[in-house]
Parts: sequence; structure tokens; C-alpha cells
Amino acid sequence: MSRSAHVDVVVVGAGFAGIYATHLLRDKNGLSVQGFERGSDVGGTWFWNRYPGARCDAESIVYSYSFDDDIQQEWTWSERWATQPEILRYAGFVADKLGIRESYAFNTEVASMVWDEEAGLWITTTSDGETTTSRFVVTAVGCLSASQVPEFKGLEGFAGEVYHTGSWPHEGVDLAGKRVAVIGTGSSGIQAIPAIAQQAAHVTVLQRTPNYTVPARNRKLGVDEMSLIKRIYPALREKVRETPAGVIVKPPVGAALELPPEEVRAELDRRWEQGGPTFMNAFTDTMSDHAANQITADYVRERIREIVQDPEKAELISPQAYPIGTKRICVDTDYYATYNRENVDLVDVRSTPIERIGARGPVVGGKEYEVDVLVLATGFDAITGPLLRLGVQGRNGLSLNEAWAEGGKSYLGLAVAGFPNLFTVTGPGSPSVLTNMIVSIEQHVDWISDMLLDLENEGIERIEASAEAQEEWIAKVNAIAAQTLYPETASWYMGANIPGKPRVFMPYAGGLDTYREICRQVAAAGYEGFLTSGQVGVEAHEVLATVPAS
Ligand code: NA7
Repeated sequence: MSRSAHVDVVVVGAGFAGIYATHLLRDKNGLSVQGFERGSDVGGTWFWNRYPGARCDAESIVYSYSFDDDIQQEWTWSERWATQPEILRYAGFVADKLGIRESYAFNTEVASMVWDEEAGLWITTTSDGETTTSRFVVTAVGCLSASQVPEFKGLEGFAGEVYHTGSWPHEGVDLAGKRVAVIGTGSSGIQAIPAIAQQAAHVTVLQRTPNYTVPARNRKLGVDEMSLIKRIYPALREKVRETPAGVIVKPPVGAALELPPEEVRAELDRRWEQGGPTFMNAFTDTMSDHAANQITADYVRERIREIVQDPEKAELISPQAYPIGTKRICVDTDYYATYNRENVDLVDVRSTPIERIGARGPVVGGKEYEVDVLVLATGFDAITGPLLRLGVQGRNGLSLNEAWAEGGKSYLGLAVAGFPNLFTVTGPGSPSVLTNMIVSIEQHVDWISDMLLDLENEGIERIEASAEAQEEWIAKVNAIAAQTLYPETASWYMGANIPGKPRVFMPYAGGLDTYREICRQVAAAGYEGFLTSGQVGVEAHEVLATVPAS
């Protein structure tokens, strides 16, 4: 546990981004680092999301760091899709190996971060009232870490236990013999419901919007398989880095609308059997053409009707209202089949919304569903939410909340105009949640580390995204999104799950491979689009023109 009054860099968050940022900036750049983490240990998302059935939906062998060969050779994954406990153990293993914890103050929440223009320093104040000044700030707060609890009337009067999936008790919850209601059927609900149904006496699922989910086909990874993977790790990582989503993908076989129907069907069958989100990658036109999208969506609906015995339930859990993939595709183990269990009921809260939470349970259409435990799988204030709660104030007293009144704006998802020397790992406008987060995190942190080295070499103390470059980047992010079906759907990608949140498609949908190249070019051009303040109005690339690209 550490606490310094002044450092070179403050890193906020000790998830995968914070661990790597702390390691690189401290051990490669030679900067002093103070980390802050509101949890009691490392792990980020995986520290908080401990609900039954929590698992990663990127394959474990690539949902892991690639920067250190010792780490990837020493660690052995046991399953194709790692469970939350295994991923958390992995985060702890890496933190131990790199001595990360010694740079962090845990159980310490950031209350505000204020830029002192005169001193050229960030002043970070934490919930205990202490302050730390730093030249730079790196936010590593994750994209899905601000839990969203809808304003249900009467929730505080519920006599039973209430848990949000995103802040599940560390000691676990004994659900044996209990009656449980689950609100929410996004990824978290879809993972939790089958696991809860195996423990609880009875589960009532309150579904507002059914989601598309594909089978995970999880399995153990054998010793031989893992040793083969370790032998080919360097090449595998290289390949994965050059894919649009940073995952192991089977390339599309063509456009669904151009292939013979029997080939389309055969490919969907193959991918359904193979399991995992690569199902969505079967064709080139699924995410850009309604008719193509419908082919894949119809296929999933057909599989639901095959699996779910009660036709009424099958109909109710079949998504109809939006194109497949425009809400994040879910990956499940026995989700649809769980509705064949006698102890699972489904309540449609689309046609009749939840009226209130009574003392004994949720009330829908005048009926109180009596339960002992209420599970809120109701999602997150995604991407911008975790940043906005840091109380960030930049130049001229501009708060991040004001700067983002119309939605999260940044240059490359990495830096925000008006906020010098502050870098956002996987911020709005970066590929982030459309990719394997660890691959995106490594790319961002490598880039930030290289940039700070270049600045150091040139004796430049301040850097900031220019407002013009930011506007251009946001226009590009929007233009790319407009070529897809994403913006049509009210999803958390669009901020639509949070009342009053501006509706903008937040991630960059042009692919991590393209994005990586753009970032490389920006650096090679002397950090084009960034201003070095102290020389306000001077484009960084004019100053850095002679710095070799890293
Ligand atoms: P999501 O995907 O945002 O899902 C939240 C769910 O909660 C979704 O089904 C919502 O229905 C439902 N919800 C939210 N508010 C209400 C109210 N008031 N009444 C009924 N139902 C409600 O969050 P997850 O945690 O599952 O997943 C987030 C990401 O984390 C996931 O994509 C992975 O990347 C990891 P709605 O769809 O809004 O009608």
C-alpha cells in the first residue's frame, strides 16, 4: 500500500489497464506512479463481478496479457472461457510478479482531479481527503464499472436481500432453497440465470428485452493443448493483434446475401456448434444490411424454438425488435434450456413494466412476486460513466461533465481537449468494448508510454488534444457507426440505458487493426492533432517533427 504526495503519474484503477499502465510507466519509462483503486485489491471488472456464472466471452488464451513471455509461459488457463475466479487469480498472479500492489492505495476512491494550470499539475483528492499532485493522469477505470440501479419505486422497502451483479458480495451468496427474482437479461443475467437456477428453489426472470445469445461450448483446456498454445504464443499474439476485434476469429465466408442459402445455413450451423461470438463473424454484411442481419437473427430464433419446449416461453425470449449484434451478443451456457426447468418462470415486463418493488418482491400488473432475493442484472453506465464520477476538472475550470454534456468526446479515445496531460485508456471513441479489452488496453498503454518517452526526450511538459482534432475524430467515429446497424438500437453502446444520457454511439467501430495503424501514424507525424501547451496553439507535430516514430 503506497501513498505519495507528489508523483509523475497518477493511475486510476487497478484492473488490467491499471496493472499494465503502472508496470510500463514505472518500470519502462522510469516514472514515479501512484495508483488509486476503490476495491481492496487488483482485478477491476473481475474484482466486482462475482455473480454466479460470471465468465469472460473472449477466449482465455487471448484474454490475457501478451507483453511478457514469462507471464504467458507460467500461467496455464484451465478452460476455454475463463471463469471470474480464475481471471481474478490471474490478475493477482501478474500483480505479484510485477510488484504492482506496492504502487497502489487500495480502498481509496478518487473524489476529484483538478488541473492546476499555473503549476502544470493534476491535484487528485481521494475520499479520505488526502491529495496527490502529478504531472500526468492515466485513467484506467474500465468501460463497465459504474453499476446502474434503475430507480425502482419501493426498492429500499424490500424485506429480502438485493444484489447488483456488478457489485456481488465477496463472500458469495447462499441461494440454496431460496426464491430469487432476476431483473435483466443482458450478458450478466444470461450468465447468472442458469447458474442461479441450479442452486435456488425458484427463479423468476423479469425480462424487458430478450437478447440474442450463442452457446459458449465451454470445455477444459488439456495439458497438451496448453503446451502447444504456449509454443505458438508469440505468433498467435501477433496474429490476434492484427484482427479487427483482437480475438481468434474464423474469417467471414462471404456476404450472406450473395452466398447460396444452403452454404449460409451450413456456415451458421458450423459456428453455432463451434460456440462463441465468432458466430457473428460468419458473413461480411451481417452488421451493415438488414436483410443479411435477419438471416442470422432468424437462425437464432429457430434454435430457440428447438430448445425451449414451451412455445409461449420460446416466443417471449426470442428477440424480435432489433437487429442481432446491435446489442452486444451474449455467450451462454444452457441459457435457453434453463427455461425448460420447472423452477424457472418468465415474466414479461415489456408489455407490463415493473410497477414497484413491494416488501415481498417485484410488483407487475398488480401481482407481487414473492421472493427472498432480488438480483439486479441491470447493467452499467458504460464507457463515460466511470470517468464522469472522477470529478475531473481541466483548464479554466471546465469539468468533464460540462465538456461531455452532448456525449463523451475525445481524440482517439485517448485524450480530451481542455484536459492536458490526462490520458483515458479505452475511453469513448476508441475500439474498447467492440474488441478484446486486454488487446486494446495493451495498445493504448504502449502508445501512451511511447508518447511520454518522446515528450520526455524533447523536454515537453504539457500535451493536449486539439479541439479540431477531437471534432474530426468524433465525426469519423460517428460516420463509421452510421455505416452499421448499431445506432438503430437503444443499447448501452448508445448510452440509451441511462435516463438523460446523450444518445451517441460511443466506441470506434472501424476495427482495432485500423485504429492501431491510425495511432501509429499520429505518433509518426509527431503526435498530429495534439497541442503542446506552454506553447499554446502550437501543434505538437511541429515541435516533435524530429522525434523518430516509436
Ligand atoms: P446490460 O446488457 O445493460 O443488460 C441490462 C439488462 O437489465 C437489460 O436486459 C435491461 O433491459 C434490463 N433492465 C435495465 N433496467 C430495467 C428496468 N427498469 N426494468 C426491467 N429491466 C431492466 O448489462 P449486463 O450487465 O448484462 O451486461 C453489460 C456488459 O457487461 C455486457 O454486454 C458484457 O460486455 C459485459 P433493456 O434491454 O434495457 O430493456
